[in-house]
Amino acid sequence: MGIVNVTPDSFSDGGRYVEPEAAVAHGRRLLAEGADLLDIGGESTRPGSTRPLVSEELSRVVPVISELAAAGAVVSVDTMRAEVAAAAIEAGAVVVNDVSGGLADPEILDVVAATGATYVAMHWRAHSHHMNDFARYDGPGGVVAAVREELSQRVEAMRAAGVRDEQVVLDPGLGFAKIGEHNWELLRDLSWLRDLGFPVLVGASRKTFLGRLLADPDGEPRPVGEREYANVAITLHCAREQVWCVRVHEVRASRDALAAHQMLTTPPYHREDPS
Ligand code: PMM
Repeated sequence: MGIVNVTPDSFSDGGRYVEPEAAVAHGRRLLAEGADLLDIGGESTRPGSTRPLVSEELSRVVPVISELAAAGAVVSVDTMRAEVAAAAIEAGAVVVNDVSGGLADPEILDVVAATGATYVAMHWRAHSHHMNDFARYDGPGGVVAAVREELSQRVEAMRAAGVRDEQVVLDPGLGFAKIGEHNWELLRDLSWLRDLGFPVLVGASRKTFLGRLLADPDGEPRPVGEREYANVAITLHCAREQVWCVRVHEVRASRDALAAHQMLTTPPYHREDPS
């Protein structure tokens, strides 16, 4: 899944693709690099960010979705709002990627149920301006047990709204109300999430915990644009952990790594004999 942030303030690429033409061109570039899916978002979720008006979010994403869907892309809309999800589906999106898992605007589940769209439900506790206050996981089993339980509750809410299990994808929500060690703990062994029985999506690309991992000797985090090698290691780990989708800013690097990984892990039954 290649990321197209049509926002002035996303933490890694804010402002670069805020004009629809620039966003569409970026989406085309990601498709050419091998993206199976484009995730188009009009609201930044970086820590501390304030929310756009619904009208602003709509005017950012709808034209870009229309054009990329018309060009044949499989389009996901990154939104927490029912109204935006409905308009995006109308414009050609087939996936709703909701970082709040239906908590920010419960009516989004009705839109998903009525349209049959694929629904990515991420683990989330609070809006970005204060999510860091919620990065506490003191119960038995720590962060893994809490995230599993809270995602299970979201699945129950989806079912109650009429969303079918076949529509659902679950995401651990790296960096959302989580500090670095929480992210690593969630990622290390993803069987806790796989075992819930849904496809899994992971978004680690360019996140703060990678910047901290790669900090210089003075403790200065590695800049956002220089975290890609570590992200590719996570993509490969995700492949081994049977993750369905990785959400990335730079498609080519993960694509190349997965091509090599596939050669190393797929038995050569169907290969031509080179002799
Ligand atoms: N992370 C961001 C935005 N949307 N969606 C899903 N499903 N999972 C994520 O981890 C996720 C997301 C924040 O990253 P960005 O600002 O670089 O897009």
